[in-house]
Amino acid sequence: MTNQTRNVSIDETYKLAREKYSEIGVDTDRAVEVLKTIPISLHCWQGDDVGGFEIKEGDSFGGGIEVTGNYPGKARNADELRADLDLAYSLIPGHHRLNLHASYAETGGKKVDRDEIEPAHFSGWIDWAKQKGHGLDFNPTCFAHPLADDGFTLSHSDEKVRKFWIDHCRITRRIGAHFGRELETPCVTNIWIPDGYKDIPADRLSPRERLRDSLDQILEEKLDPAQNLDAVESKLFGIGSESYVVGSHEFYLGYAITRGTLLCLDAGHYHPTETISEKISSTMLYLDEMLLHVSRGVRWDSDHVVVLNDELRAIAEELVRGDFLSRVHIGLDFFDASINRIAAWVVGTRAMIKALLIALLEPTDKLRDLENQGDYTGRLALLEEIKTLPYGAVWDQYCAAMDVPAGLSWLDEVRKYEKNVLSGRG
Ligand code: RNT
Ligand code: ZN
Repeated sequence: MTNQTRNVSIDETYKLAREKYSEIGVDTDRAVEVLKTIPISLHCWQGDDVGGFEIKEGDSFGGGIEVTGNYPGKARNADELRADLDLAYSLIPGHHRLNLHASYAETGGKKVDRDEIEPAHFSGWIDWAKQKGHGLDFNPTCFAHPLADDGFTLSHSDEKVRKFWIDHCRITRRIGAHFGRELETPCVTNIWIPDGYKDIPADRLSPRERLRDSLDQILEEKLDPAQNLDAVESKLFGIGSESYVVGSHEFYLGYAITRGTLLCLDAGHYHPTETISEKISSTMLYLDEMLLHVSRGVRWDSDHVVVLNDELRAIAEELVRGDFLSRVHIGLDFFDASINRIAAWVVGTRAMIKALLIALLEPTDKLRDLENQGDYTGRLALLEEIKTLPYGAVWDQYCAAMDVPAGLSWLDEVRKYEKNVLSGRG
């Protein structure tokens, strides 16, 4: 089929879908207009298995996160990573952001430790982001470093080690504010630390007191929220911290509420039957803004590529139903090294956007009316009915309008790039 006939059929299918949705009082054009305005922050670390580009001695990885797979062609430097990202963005409808880790500094072949990084080490990223129109988000890297090898950073009992990580996080916030200033969009700087014990601790309190003190020191310097927003991310367990994690959900929920930071909810950081979709409406009652790390745990915090499953749809529904889109920053957090890494970004990000579209196409007022009338039979019946409405036609139309492939042809682009570029990376 030629491009033109393909577009005609997308158009026509869309018109039918629009009619179908209007029968239940949903305006598809409006849904798409809203969708266009929602940025997703793509995580740089899917592109190189959370490796980063620091010059370092030894091979500290650590941090209790685990990347599995050895698919060929991963980015070996920042230029390659940016080129890979360019391809991913070109296959994803809308305007999106990039979430960087401090370990992706470009230090020109010199070893620069984490407490010495400067905005200048990120000028390659800033120039690229400016040119491509991406906002930047940021993270201190409190893992994969000799001073994190024993499993403690901001809650360390050794004051010298703790100070090192405090300094790193302080610098990171300043670099975040620099991104925000340069790109004229606030940078969300998110702190996640791996700290915890493999086995049953005798003192759960002291590390938490130290973590609270470290965070207070880090946040002491007031930064303009138009440039930098601080977020804190909890976790349930990690490899090597199965029995106790200092930065638990309760710890950071209390911290975020009392200090006015954002709370980051990572979809893989709770008990397997607990969902972050269920937490959004409660936490948003007490927080101004929030960060999401949309991920997919399979049996554990495995960070599988996000797909369009029930939880992803539920997350998007909560954001739309609660009118939270302007207060919630959507970031992705997964890493799969067993498949083409660019395809991983594209699949995961397109799934997130599809979930948002489906949520925007929901007849929420109708569902609420039924609920308020106590008609739970009608609510259930309508919820089931809308599951098969033709959102695929609206999605295709959105992709075509944003000038990205509507169907699976995006994969042809990735395969071409794999053959021409990735295969040469050895
Ligand atoms: C780890 C956290 C954290 C990391 C990134 C790389 O469990 O989810 O967000 O995945 O900082
Ligand atoms: Zn995360």
